[in-house]
Amino acid sequence: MANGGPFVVNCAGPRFEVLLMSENTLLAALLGHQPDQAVFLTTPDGDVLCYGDLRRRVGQATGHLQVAGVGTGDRVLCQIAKSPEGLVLYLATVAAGAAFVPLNTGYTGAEIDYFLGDAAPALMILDETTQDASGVAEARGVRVSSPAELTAGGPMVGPVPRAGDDLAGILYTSGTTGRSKGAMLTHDNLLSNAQVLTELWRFTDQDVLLHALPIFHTHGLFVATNVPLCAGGQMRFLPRLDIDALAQHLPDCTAMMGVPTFYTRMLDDPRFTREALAHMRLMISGSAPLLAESHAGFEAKTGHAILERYGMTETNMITSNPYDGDRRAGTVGHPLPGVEIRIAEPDDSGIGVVEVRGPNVTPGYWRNAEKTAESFTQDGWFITGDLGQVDADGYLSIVGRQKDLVISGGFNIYPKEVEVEIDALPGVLESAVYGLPHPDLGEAVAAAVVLNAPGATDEGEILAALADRLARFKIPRTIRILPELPRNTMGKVQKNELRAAGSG
Ligand code: MLC
Ligand code: AMP
Repeated sequence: MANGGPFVVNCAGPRFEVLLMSENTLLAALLGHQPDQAVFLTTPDGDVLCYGDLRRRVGQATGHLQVAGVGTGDRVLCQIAKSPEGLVLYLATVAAGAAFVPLNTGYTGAEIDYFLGDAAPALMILDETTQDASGVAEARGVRVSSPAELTAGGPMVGPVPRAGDDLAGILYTSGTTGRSKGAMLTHDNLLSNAQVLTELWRFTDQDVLLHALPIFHTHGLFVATNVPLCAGGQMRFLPRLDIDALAQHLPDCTAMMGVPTFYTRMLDDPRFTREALAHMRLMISGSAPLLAESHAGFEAKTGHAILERYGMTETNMITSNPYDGDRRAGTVGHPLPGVEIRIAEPDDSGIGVVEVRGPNVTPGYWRNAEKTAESFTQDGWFITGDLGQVDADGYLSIVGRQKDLVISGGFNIYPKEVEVEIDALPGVLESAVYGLPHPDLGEAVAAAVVLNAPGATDEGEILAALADRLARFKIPRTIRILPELPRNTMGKVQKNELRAAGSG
């Protein structure tokens, strides 16, 4: 698509259409729009796709996936650069009855090896940018294919019938104990969330969403594609957040979804004026806290009150500020229709851990009954690990996190995962990883390291060793060598002290 000429409108085959409409309700909701009604997906180089084209491509890719050995209930790992083909492969995997497992393109071979072992996929999709992982996949006996092979022309195959509680995807999310867990997401999890958000945010077939997020996370893969697809709208894919491309393409769009870094960068750029954004219907932020001052600054500059919402890989979206009515800075709004939240064991200020229940919530972690059990209360509520407070008008504010987590530019980094890698290095006695405030990314990863002996290793050696083990976004931007870590009387490392010293 990105390299070819414009697509000719071409209705999908009747067999695919019939099955699509009846037995795979997620795909029916996302793709069941008039084949030639409206263009829905465009690429930066101007190629155009309509829903009929997309259905045809999904049907063809479904056939290729089946030939490659993907069957009902299988997993398909996918580590590829962002492109419309990535979206076709997600939808085709769902059509083949399998679970789509997207991976951050920054993951190293060591990280990929873990996902291969855990997910035991029938197929791994790699492109020329991620070819390095093919050796790891082959060593595990996993077949590898490419987007080019899987999205080539060919006969269309209709979607496999699936029930609402069947898996559509597994998204890996790091954990407090270091190892990533695969959050299972069912057809109903995705469909219920997409339908609710489409209505709440008033998406229609007239909308064009500017899509500059990666498509390996909930935000970019599910919210920012399922919602416009559900509405029969359009998306404009940018490969990444490039502020010049944003300025160029926003005039064609009606809505945007981004992490707070998108908005702080736009705030700093003189091109995003009130006039330049006057045509926009909706600007949405999520995945990390949007500072109240960024919200206020953006509104003062552009006239747009950013609509902030709150979610999680395991739960899809949980709350949203209202479409009509007061979008309150520093809050994440109200629970979505059909979704319930409660604050567990609130303190005197009403602050406690946010728990959530609803059709959006994961049934649990892939092949990890222990973590699943730990993440739910006895009475079935999912424990987010976020600290929240609900005001008199029912607006939720996320005021902190109980979980030890750094969110950098919307990417989550669990310190434990980085600490385990640093602690394993020669010359290192122990380490503590924490987040420091960062003007662009919200938080940046920092590490305090205690050596076995003075000079046993240094910052450069540590960084070099981590480069092979961890994706770039997890690698500390600052490392401080300390004689010892600050601990309380219980022996627990005081990360607050490290943060205070680091930012002071
Ligand atoms: C890139 N880098 C990062 C980084 N992104 N480092 C820390 N944190 C990040 N988020 C590193 C790169 O590896 C590179 O390192 C250098 O920074 C510059 O890379 P870049 O590609 O030029 O960065 P940039 O394009 O500026 O990307 C920043 C960003 C991007 C914020 C636009 O990270 C982004 O799109 N984030 C969105 C994440 C997201 O979708 N989260 C949703 C999770 S779902 P070097 O050393 O090679 O130069 C979720 C649930 C919910 O949370 O509620 O939505
Ligand atoms: P992830 O595990 O990548 O899905 O990230 C989910 C986490 O991102 C949540 O548990 C929150 O800590 C954080 N998060 C998402 N949206 C918001 C928001 N609007 N404000 C504050 N934190 C958020």
